[in-house]
Amino acid sequence: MGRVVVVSNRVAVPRRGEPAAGGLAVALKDVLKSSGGLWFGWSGETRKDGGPETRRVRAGGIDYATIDLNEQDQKGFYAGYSNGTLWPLFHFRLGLMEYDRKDAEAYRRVNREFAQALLPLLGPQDTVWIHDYQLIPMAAELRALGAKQRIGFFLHIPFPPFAVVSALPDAERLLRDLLAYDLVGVQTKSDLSGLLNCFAEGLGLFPDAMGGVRGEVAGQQRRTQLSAHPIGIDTRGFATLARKAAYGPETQRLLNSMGDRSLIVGAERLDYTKGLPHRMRGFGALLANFPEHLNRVTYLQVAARSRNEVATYRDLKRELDSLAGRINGDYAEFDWTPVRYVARAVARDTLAGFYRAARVGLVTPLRDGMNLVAKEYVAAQDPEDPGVLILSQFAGAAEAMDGALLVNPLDAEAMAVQLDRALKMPLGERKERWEGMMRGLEDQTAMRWAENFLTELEEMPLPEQDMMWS
Ligand code: ADQ
Repeated sequence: MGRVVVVSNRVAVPRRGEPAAGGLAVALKDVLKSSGGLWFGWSGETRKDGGPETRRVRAGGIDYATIDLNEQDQKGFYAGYSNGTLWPLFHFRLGLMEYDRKDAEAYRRVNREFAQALLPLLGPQDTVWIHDYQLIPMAAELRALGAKQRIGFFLHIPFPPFAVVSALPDAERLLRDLLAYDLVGVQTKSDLSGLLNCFAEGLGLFPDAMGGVRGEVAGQQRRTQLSAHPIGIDTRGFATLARKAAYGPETQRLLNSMGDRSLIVGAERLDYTKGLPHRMRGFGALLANFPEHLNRVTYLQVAARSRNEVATYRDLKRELDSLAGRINGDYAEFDWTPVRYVARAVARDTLAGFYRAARVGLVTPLRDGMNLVAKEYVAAQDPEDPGVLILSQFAGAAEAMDGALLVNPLDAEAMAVQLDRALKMPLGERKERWEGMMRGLEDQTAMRWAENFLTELEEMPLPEQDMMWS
């Protein structure tokens, strides 16, 4: 048996200070630890000139290999094509999508560089698992260099239908790149139908009886399996973290400062897909339409700064600053601040304690591949007195979390109604809803997600075997 080799844009090498706020790092470390695997990706550093050098370290039973990226390419690849083009496109935000052919070329060059640096590190039996939208063409680049290993891809963000994806000038090429994988995994059934629709409408490829498509890559016929693998969290581990954190100094300070008021909590990266301004407006509508909650409820929003090099993200920060200020200006009392807005990352255990202290978890993205905050909030609850999850119907998590109160985040008044309902919900109903969701989370953990994906990938026939069967 070979190793599992995980490839992602950023690699959370342990010595690099704070853990990233993204959900990916958290989900993958356990898997790599148990398989003695390798994690490959960008170091987070740029170089001025010359070719990339691969740096390797071993820590906590995991090998890490990273490369620096050329300064110019990194900008075009990361801030440009990945976060300025693909991120808004895949989140259905065509109005925010920018396109520059130079960035598209940098994206491809970086993917080629990744493939060139990884190839010499691979053994013939290794299974390669590539993650997310920054690295879609990487398998095609590896195949062009002759890689025969099984290669899987998982997209953490939504997969929209072709009517949306076709706005991208390179849509067809990007879809063809996916055919270089043995397995392409997406989060939900709805993403899978987006993907199938893209293959059908964009490339004229239709799934076979097993749900895979066939196409030509590097002069060879290949079959690509397509499936949905909803990501989970370390449910037990997070529940334990929250139980302990509830007695920690931060949660105690928070609770003391609340008096007998109820807490609503929101936590995410400061990203326009997360619907933060809409959420603030929803909370504002609660105070306007249900005055019985005035001075009885506080909304704590913890928003970790993210992608500050992209202008849209800086604009979002300004918009939120002003919205929080306006709601507080309109409704605050000398002894009550309705919105507590903390624009930075907080430690994982502190966040877990805050979730547990909150009567309502308010998770209202405009689009989200899955959304781990929704799952963490549920896992963090006290089984004897659980809080209520309010969840956007546009989060992947909504597909399986039917104990949540679902909302359309664009409708502030509807959000206010659900907030009022959550704040008044009797214990019996809260428990019933929570227990159902918790059972689902215990079943669909991050570990199981990774195992299921890798099992499916490792069952794929290697190209030579596949040729014999076709
Ligand atoms: P993200 O867009 O980063 O992930 P999410 O799934 O919610 O979104 O994960 C965020 C993680 O960061 C959670 O573990 C959360 O606890 C943590 N976090 C949030 N706010 C924080 C703060 N202020 N301080 C510290 N930590 C914070 C992408 C996709 C998602 C998909 C994941 C995993 O966009 O849809 O669920 O990948 O596949």
